[in-house]
Amino acid sequence: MKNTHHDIPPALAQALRQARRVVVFTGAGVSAESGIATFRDALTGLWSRFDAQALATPEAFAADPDIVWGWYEWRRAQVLRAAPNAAHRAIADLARHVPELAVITQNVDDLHERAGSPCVTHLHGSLHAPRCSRCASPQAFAVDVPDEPEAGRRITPPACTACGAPVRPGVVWFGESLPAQAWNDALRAAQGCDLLFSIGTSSLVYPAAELPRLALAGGATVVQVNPAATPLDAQAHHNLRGAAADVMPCLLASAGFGEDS
Ligand code: BV8
Ligand code: ZN
Repeated sequence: MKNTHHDIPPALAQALRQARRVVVFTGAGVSAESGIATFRDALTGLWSRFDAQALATPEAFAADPDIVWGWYEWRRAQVLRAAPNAAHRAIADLARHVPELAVITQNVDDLHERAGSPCVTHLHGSLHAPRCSRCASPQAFAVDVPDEPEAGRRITPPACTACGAPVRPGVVWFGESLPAQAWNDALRAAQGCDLLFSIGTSSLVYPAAELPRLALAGGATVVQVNPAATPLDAQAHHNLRGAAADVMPCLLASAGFGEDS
């Protein structure tokens, strides 16, 4: 496993050692090395004729539930076959070394939980919590692990066991409000932390993209981990240019929080 060494600025290693309240804020990039396509390139293969932003909307589901449900079942199959990567494991490890750690994710996969993070705040819901599109009652999947639907296959969503309406994915679509509890918890964590890591997100989607700026306003040190530049670059105190699965283990090691400690 290549483990590109990353030079972690000593000031950052020191800040991590001294931090009391840490926030780890993640996007699709943290799951990239688990083989999960990031959101903006989630439409590989046959999906490429669709725009993710257009598919992840209530309007798309109302217009063509089979194509939307098929897309989410394809993504769920990917997640169920994926394993957490070194970034998820380092983030889970971090909880053992800092007094308070809040893991806040925009992702709808459960890889943080499967890596051992005890408490994860999902701002945009979860692939694993289908609910009725009309009465919102929680529903079960017809099949636990969908056979790998080839990208682009239409799948008719199951009918709600209570009212018969189509079951929808348990995610937050564009134009939909974030779960109030999750958003309030995230606001409180961001405004009260001393150190926030923004990992693997293009920082384009609101209100989630506000969180690093709120942490800055609260006097926190903000660190970005991303192989590419994002709108957050200008405000972040540190921009660690690299893949999360490489950078995060180096980060913990730099603070003396390595695997064996
Ligand atoms: C709301 C769940 C209103 C579904 C998602 C104009 C201006 C400002 C805002 C708006 C606007 N028009 C509309 C809005 C609001 C809109 C919005 O922000 N639009 C954007 C596009 C402009 N927001 C909303 O609609 C939100 N709701 O505002 O409600 C409201 C208010 C009150 C009352 C009623 C209503 C809801 C937004 C949630 C949408 N759902 N996901 C699903 O997953 O299908 S968002 C979707 O994009 C993703 O799930 C993710 O959460 C989000 C951001 O994507 P990223 O996670 O950042 O992934 P991306 O692919 O973009 O980037 C990956 C990054 O990883 C890249 O930077 C890459 O360089 C990096 N990377 C790659 N490999 C690695 C890596 N990093 C590290 N390591 C690697 N190896
Ligand atoms: Zn129902």
